[in-house]
Amino acid sequence: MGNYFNEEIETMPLDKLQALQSERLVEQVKHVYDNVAFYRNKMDEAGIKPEDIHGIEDLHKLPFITKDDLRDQYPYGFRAVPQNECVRIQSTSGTTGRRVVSFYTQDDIDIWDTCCARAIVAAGGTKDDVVHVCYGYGLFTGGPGLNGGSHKVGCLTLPMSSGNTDRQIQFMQDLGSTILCCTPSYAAYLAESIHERGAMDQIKLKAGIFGAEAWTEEMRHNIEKSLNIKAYDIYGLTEISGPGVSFECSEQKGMHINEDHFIAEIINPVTGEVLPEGEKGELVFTCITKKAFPLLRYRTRDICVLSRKKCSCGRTHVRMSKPLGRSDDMMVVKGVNVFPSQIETVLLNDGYEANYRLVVDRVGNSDTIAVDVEWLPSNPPKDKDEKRARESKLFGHLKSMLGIAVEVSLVAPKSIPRSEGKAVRIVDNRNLYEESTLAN
Ligand code: DLL
Repeated sequence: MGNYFNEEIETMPLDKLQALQSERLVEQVKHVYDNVAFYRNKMDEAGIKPEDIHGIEDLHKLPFITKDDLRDQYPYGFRAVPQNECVRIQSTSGTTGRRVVSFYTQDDIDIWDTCCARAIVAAGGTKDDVVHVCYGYGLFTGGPGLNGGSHKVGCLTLPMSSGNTDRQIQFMQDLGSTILCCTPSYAAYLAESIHERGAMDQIKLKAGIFGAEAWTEEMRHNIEKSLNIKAYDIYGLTEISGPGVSFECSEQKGMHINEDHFIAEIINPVTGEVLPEGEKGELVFTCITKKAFPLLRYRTRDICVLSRKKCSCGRTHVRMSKPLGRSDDMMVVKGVNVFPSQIETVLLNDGYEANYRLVVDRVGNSDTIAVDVEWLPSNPPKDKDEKRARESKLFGHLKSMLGIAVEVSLVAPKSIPRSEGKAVRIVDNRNLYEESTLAN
């Protein structure tokens, strides 16, 4: 109990919290209506005026914003304050389309830093900690967000950025890093590299704050064991600010959303209908305090569940599950929905690490799906027969999880390229977009 950054806010009774959200929402809707022509037009088309929004009970009346809207309005369409009030931009990687550029006033940065500070404190951080940030710095929000949070808590902050694993480990040893912030796939790689160097006895880490990509409970367990730390999940997205939209507490059972700044809803991704607490659907956020880039009812495409069950840490803010997949990450293979996280769960349950690569192809009209998985250096197959037997065991487990046949190949350790940021584990060669354009 008791590690809060803003105790009064983080443990606020629900009725007070909702009153605060309502007050902030009413003001925010006016701000957006007055300053974002695109959204004003959308509200006008839907026949909604700012005066119709009296509190959170009216939130459902507002139109959604999608990633396509942001791309269409690139770069300035959603900026809601004059340029000379903005002090920063951050941006998405743009790997799946045009970049999205998000703007921040100094107050917006303060809010974001505060959200990340809450995450660090929830992971046990104090000003005596050495926070080692190897999320990328630059346009990606990971580095700057955790850096700002760490400063707010008063920790000694190592702005390492990503890459150069040797230097990461050297600094970790020399400066006594106690909290590691990076993607879970890079944490697993760092753990592997530390063990290879026999350097574990010089590592003082006690906690890790890992996010920006999907990871499973099995992966958490493996990282905790190999680095001898507690591994906490952190979630966020560039459009809403960056990391720290939600974070795990000591219970490690879902991430508390910073509800004094963001209102969360779960909707049916097909119909847009708002779903009751506990149901699985697409996560939607409304920013109620940010001023430069204040998105209302932004569809994240992350599929989640929300819970208001009491948390023993004392925080009252709603918890979100790990994203169970992205509505656009889900692949349809042989007519079946496949989420990469399902494959990872099977691999880790069978004692492998998350070092795998999934390749989906199309031969004629038929899809093929194949996965390469590295065997552990400590447990290589004795001969071809044993390798085949292990592949066939994995094949059976994957088939019962997914309902389709996945070709499995065990490969040597380190034969799959490692990533320093978000891992790229899926290669879809089917060119579906081109095919469907041609078909029309
Ligand atoms: O990934 C921000 C971030 C940085 C979060 C560092 C946590 C730590 P984007 O690059 O805009 O922002 O990507 C956002 O990444 O919609 C999710 O699909 C995914 N994502 C983020 N955190 C998690 C997580 C950052 N903890 C997209 N678990 C989001 C699973 C996550 N997926």
